[in-house]
Amino acid sequence: MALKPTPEDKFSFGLWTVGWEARDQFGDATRPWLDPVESVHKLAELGASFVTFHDDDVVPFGSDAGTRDKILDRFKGALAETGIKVEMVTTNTFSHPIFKDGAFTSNDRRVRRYGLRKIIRNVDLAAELGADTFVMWGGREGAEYDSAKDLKAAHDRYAEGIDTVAAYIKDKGYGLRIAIEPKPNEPRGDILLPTVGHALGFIAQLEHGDIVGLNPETGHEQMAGLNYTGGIAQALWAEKLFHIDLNGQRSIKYDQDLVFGHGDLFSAFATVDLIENGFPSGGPRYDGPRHFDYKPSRTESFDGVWASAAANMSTYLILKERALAFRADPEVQAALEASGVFDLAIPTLAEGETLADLLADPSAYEELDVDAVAKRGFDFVHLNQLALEHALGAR
Ligand SMILES: [Mn+2]
Repeated sequence: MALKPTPEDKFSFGLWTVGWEARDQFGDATRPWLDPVESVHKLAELGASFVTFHDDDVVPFGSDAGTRDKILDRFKGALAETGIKVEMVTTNTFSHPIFKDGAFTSNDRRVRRYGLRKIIRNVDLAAELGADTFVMWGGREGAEYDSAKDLKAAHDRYAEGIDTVAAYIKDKGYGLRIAIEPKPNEPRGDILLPTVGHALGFIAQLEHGDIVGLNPETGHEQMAGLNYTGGIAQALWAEKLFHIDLNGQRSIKYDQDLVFGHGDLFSAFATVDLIENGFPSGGPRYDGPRHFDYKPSRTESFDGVWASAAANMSTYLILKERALAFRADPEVQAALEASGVFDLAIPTLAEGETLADLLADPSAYEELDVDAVAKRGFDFVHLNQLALEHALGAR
């Protein structure tokens, strides 16, 4: 039962996803170069509304200004013909050998200055194309060896780089926000800002952190054994969920970049439930593009590439339908109630109550029958089984 997307679904794809030539650590490319113009047309046919790209996905690294203009004009033509919009742009500061020790945090200052120039040039392009989000994935910002980096200086340089770009965006009056994409490792042995939590802490230290948020990726959190839905929930709570990268990952191993839902399916259900239904007691919501950052497996021909792109959207829509049914089920609402899920939204101190009042309340402590309270069962398993039955379409 493949579901067909509509523009309201706001589906978005990186051009590097379908365009991946499927070269890996151990094997050569299994597919030829794919023209980004063709990708735009094909993704539009499949029902996507947006594309995103790294500078080098569209304009080959090192192209002269004339070639760059020509390529970009042709690309803009494809956008105009299809109605596809660019919602996010990002910069490739990881492929070329110059970036082998990072861009913002390379030990070589010449590389840091070059990287900053490459990024600023791409910020201008992002603004010109009307993007809302400028993603920064610092895949090479890290090290293999603990002695290789002065980590205090590395964080200083990382902050300097991002603050400089953010200040430039403000100065130019661009309607762009920066979204940092955390990842624990790969390609570096250890990457700086490895998780959503690390990045949130880092953003709080920035001078221009007001326009810096997060672009958490499903597989990146799961590679560290973390709960992706929990990560985006904290980012939402902090009002820093600027963008999302959806894909699939099966446990702690190399970055698989599977189709969304093809990794931890039940976790994907929870992710869609949070995005589409919000927190049980309300609060901040994510309303941005549903952006897929996956890789069509190396085994696939181009037919398989387009089938996998469609699979991301269809899976999302199936899970959305299931998540809406889950929350609409009166039995689920009763189970949420019985499990105390709604009670957690009640402040621990009553309105106007002070800590002194609590300390003076014997019913809260001295007279509380702790054994009786401890006897309560929360029935979370029942609630989870209801979620599973809805996720599987058994209800
Ligand atoms: Mn990503």
